[in-house]
Amino acid sequence: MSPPTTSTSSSSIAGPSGQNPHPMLENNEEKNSVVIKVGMVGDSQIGKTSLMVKYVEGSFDEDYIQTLGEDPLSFASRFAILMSWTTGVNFMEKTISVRRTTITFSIWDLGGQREFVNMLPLVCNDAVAILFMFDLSRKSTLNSVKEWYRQARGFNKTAIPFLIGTKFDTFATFPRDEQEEITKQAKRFARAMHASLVFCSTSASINVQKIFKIVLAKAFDLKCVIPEIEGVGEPILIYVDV
Ligand SMILES: Nc1nc2c(ncn2[C@@H]2O[C@H](COP(=O)(O)OP(=O)(O)OP(=O)(O)O)[C@@H](O)[C@H]2O)c(=O)[nH]1
Ligand SMILES: [Mg+2]
Repeated sequence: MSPPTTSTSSSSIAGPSGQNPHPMLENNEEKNSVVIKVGMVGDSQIGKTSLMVKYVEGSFDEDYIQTLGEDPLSFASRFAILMSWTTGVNFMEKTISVRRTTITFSIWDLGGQREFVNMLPLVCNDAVAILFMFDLSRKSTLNSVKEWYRQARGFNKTAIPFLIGTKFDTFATFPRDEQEEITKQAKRFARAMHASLVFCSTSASINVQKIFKIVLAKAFDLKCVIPEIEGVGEPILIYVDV
């Protein structure tokens, strides 16, 4: 199958620059459809599940567990939450069309509590991209990325790495020097991991769609025209030449 060329719904991705470099992309020539598995790992309470639900369903609910009884969620969200309670693994899918190709993101999110770490292979194996996530408002969660990276790489050495800082809305209220320190450290980590770096906010809808557009562009080696953002205090987006 040739990679998707220009995008319709994902309008910031334009034109191929080569063949699919990732043999783990499942594709089906007859249907012209592709499945891209994306794993999400990182400490507890950093906003992994929120990001996944926001991307797939477009919603953000601060108290989604408490509000279960009020029927605000689809069956898929409820199923994801139940899976999470029992195994620590959430799974959701989102399908988009790029020209005549159907792309299904299969997103696997591992609960950050230590007891779930034995499920890490399920989330990492065959992933085309792994999002290593931390909470921009809790520096310790960035330090933990080292260990998440080491363990995840043990199961999957070829997945495209992303370093994702969450809760940019809270981070943006921090004093400038704190923002600067965390931004510098995140850039250092991203360079060491050869990872794209994205700061996002699920609650304020910042960079959520862009993460998955960049995943798609990198998976297919497509040119991506989303502008990079590098300044302290801004929602960082660094993904070219990483
Ligand atoms: N301010 C702010 N809070 C957020 C954001 N995203 C998530 N949260 C909050 O962070 C808390 C944890 O979110 P979850 O999505 O459950 O975090 P998680 O990483 O899946 O946590 P575990 O499943 O325990 O590993 C919740 O109270 C969310 O409402 C965000 O963008 N900004
Ligand atoms: Mg979760």
